[in-house]
Amino acid sequence: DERLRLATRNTSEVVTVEELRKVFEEKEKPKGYLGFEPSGLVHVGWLVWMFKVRDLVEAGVDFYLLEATWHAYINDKLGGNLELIRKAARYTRIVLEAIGVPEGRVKYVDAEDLASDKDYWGLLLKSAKQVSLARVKRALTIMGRRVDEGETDFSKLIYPLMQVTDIFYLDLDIAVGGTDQRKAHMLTRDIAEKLGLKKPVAIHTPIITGLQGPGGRMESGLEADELAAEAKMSKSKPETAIFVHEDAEAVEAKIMKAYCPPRITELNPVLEINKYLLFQQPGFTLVIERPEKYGGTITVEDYSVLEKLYAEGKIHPLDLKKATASALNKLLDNVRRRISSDPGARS
Ligand code: NAL
Repeated sequence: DERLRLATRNTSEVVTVEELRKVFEEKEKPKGYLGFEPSGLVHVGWLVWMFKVRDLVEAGVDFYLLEATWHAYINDKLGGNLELIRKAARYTRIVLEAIGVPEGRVKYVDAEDLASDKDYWGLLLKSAKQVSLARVKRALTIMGRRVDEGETDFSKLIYPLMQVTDIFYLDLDIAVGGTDQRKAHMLTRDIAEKLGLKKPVAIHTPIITGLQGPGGRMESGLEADELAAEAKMSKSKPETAIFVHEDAEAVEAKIMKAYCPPRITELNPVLEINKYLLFQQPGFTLVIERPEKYGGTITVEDYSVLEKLYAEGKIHPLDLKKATASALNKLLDNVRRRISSDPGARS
């Protein structure tokens, strides 16, 4: 049905579609949830899950967004300054509103409120009893880097169980996140089964590869979710990411420098921006302007057509980049306007 179509479009994985179908059959307003670490920066990779939140709200999901302040603190965002992290959460709300998820349509949950309840810690310890230390360590790759045990402070080991507990605490039907959250969500489902708690359906959205491309990681033997997590756009590596606040010239310059080898469609960030963001907008067409002698201007109405033409070498990387930069700038204009008209947005 229509709700299922909205919920599953532009996802990399749903665990499981059958369970999701049941949730929609049984509930008028199922509970959905996504957590994010506020850092004061939002890059276009985040827009993928933001559009998914918009889809789910439209599908009638009662949606909760967790401002994961403690989690950001654990991951040393903003120098581990909780006060700054709280302020950064406000900025994310403004970006969400600009892309069509206004505050009135979702509920914001404060991680510090959850953690201030003693029941939260009981639930965390009961969850911790069900898993081995080795399994928790594996879930740590969700942060997009493998963890060097000697270098890591101990708080990072608590993080995956906090994420599991957050989900149980709110009694969720649906957990949403990028594919980099897969291990945390699978851990949650396994623990739910052991404790006899509600097992949330996991909806995973695609990750946009960093502008530098996958580097040497393709041959590294990583699983798909691990590869995506390691090669993704990252706020901590600004040269890999396009931020929603950057001006049109900066966005264009970054795209022009991006990894985009001729004919290569896999882990190609420029194609992914088309696939996961631009072509997801209703009625979008990509206009590739070229002089007559290079084949003339073409208008592409469907992503699969673009991918095929690119794989066949019929579109030059430079032409793809120019067209993509111009279309992405159009999409970002609205967000940029909203941010710049809000005095508190970027403070
Ligand atoms: C996502 C994050 C933190 C806490 C969560 C709790 C419940 C569901 C999802 C959550 C942030 C995420 C990240 N781990 O890496 O951005």
